Amino acid sequence: MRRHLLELAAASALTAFSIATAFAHASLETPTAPAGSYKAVMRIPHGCDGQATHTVRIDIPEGFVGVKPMPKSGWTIDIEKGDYARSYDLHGERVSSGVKAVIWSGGALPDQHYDEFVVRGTLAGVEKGQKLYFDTLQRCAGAEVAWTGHPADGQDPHSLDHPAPMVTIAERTADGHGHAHGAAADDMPVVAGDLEISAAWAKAMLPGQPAGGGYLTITNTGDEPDRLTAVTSPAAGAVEVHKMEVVDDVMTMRPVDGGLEIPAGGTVELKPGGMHLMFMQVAEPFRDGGRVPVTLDFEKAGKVELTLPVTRAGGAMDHSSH
Ligand SMILES: [Cu+2]
Repeated sequence: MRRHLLELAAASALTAFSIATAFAHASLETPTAPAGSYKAVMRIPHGCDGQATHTVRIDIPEGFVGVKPMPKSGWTIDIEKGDYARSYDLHGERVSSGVKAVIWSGGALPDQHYDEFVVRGTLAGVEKGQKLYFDTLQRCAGAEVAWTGHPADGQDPHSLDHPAPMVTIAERTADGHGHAHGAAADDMPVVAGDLEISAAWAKAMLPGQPAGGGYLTITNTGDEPDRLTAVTSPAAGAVEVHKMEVVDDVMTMRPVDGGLEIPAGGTVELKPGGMHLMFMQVAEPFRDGGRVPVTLDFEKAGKVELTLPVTRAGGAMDHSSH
């Protein structure tokens, strides 16, 4: 276990470092993503030369389609629509036009504060390694900052004064056709202290379905029990651990009280038909091939972050009644 602990410490130090260095620029919270559903969280770290930002404009790059902005209290949203350079297959339909720019205005983001501006859409017709630039403009009372620098071939984007925020297309790991466990295998198991987490996936949801199920296996290789006390995800308003119970001959599900214990030397499986993660208040139903980031909070092992590939596989559970 000592080796795993060291690896984990090295990995988190690296993460902290890259967040710190990326922070001075406008940037996307998720800088690499596979084709499919993508939530672009634009991070605006400061104002223009000390002034408060009142307008943020994000130009939507070609290949990011079906885009919708997330409303933001205190800000007015305008969208500009137009034709794409080509047409895309979006949930079985051909689309050739859509949102090309989103403008938040009328707000007040002081220079010393940080804020996020969010749009959702689908990365379509993109290839692994491709970079999509989200040209972003910040306007203040008497100045503006244009994050629109695109590096030339071979140029280091860090050498630009105002690089455009960008996402690099990653390989799609979930093939979504009955290989839920295999799909997760590339970054599994996730090791945190004495815990190993594997076979993690989320079930694709139907349109309009408000809650979805997630599954994973947690093995405790230590000689003390641990406890999963909280689960959060940016993709859901709330996440609970549910267990199945028969009440008056009817199978029901209810939250596990007081956290989920992972016994010393034991394995706890969350799987269809049994215990599961319940994602509630899901803004955008999980789509086959997508990815759901989650943070698991353990009493001893601490916070563990992982990504659940979304597939249609498995699952007799029906969550539509939630
Ligand atoms: Cu449930």
